Amino acid sequence: MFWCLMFISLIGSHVADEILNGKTSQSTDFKDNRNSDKAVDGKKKSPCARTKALENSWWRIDLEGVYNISSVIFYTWGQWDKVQIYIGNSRENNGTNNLMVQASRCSPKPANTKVITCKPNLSGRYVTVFSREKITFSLCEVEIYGSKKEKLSGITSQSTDKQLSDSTSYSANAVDGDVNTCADAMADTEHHENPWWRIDLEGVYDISAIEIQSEDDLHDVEIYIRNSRENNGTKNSMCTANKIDKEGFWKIFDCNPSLAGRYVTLVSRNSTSLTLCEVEIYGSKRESPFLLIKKKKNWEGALNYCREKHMDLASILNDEDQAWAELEARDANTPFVWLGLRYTCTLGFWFWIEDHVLKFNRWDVKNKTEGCDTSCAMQRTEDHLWYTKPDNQKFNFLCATCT
Ligand SMILES: [Ca+2]
Repeated sequence: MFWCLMFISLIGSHVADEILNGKTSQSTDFKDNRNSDKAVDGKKKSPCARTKALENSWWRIDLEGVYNISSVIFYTWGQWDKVQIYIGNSRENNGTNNLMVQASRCSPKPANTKVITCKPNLSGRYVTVFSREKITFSLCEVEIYGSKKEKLSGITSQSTDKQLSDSTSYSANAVDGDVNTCADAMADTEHHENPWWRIDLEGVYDISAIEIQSEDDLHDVEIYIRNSRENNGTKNSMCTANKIDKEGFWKIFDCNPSLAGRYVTLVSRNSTSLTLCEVEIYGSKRESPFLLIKKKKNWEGALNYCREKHMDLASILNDEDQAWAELEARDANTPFVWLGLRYTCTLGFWFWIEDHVLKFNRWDVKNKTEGCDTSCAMQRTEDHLWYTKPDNQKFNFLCATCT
């Protein structure tokens, strides 16, 4: 229990948000010296950024990265009650396809106030101030506070590497930071499958945004996110990409709702090749519920160790648990690792010792037997399938920790 409490206090400590900078633009300039930069020049008084009083007027900042935005302070004047604020990763429709900051998240309530503080609790690359109506409003200064979202890395693969005259279009070209090198995936001719590209993030992440630079228009590309490698990842949940930004070269996808997983797979449905010059994925890592113990113990010894030092032997109840268990098992120094799944020959069924019913499973059917004094162990390598093993064999094991 001591360890659990210490862990909670560690994640409770908060990194201070920084003030964010970026490139500004606006629909029109009221006058030359009322351009969009006046809202980020560090001065909270006139001259201010101001558009002409036209319908659909907007001011926007491109933060040039994806940020969790905790607060935005507007130093302003004008008809602020007619203004909406949008945050997200799309520039489409001048940013108004992004999520709108609810009025209840801003205070004081819009009136003739000069300083308005919003706590949007949204993430994105663009912050847009927008008015549908013909009104006058000025932004003397806009201060945005947030923290940058982590750009994720991982191990890439693709259906078949296309052979070019002078090089090979490896899958890793899509994550090398160079927009001039591209990954070209060809359809797998043997299986006649659609061309695909995949990244293994080597952890389970909540994915907030995917940005793609490609020469293709990507309208037939599907994005799958989750924890399974089956069917090249297409057994996973599909990201309902609600935006493909037509403006500029980067195509920005937001999954709505956002998805979590270890694998991100892009599949082209109607083309024979898929060209990806850069793929940037943003998200935050989930905590592993398991810990590999590199001691060799029989099943009961492993159980006692976990119960004494941590919580219990690991229970795998869904594909996310399986993904974490696979990541831990890779470092084992025995060919199998014990799990908390045991066979009771008195009652004749399998049960998780943390008192869960066995539903999700990854049994190797050829190696599933049922007998007294047997338990379940996961392969260290290959497909990390589950085998029945006699309790007296000695393996490393996975403990459930306090998350
Ligand atoms: Ca590249």
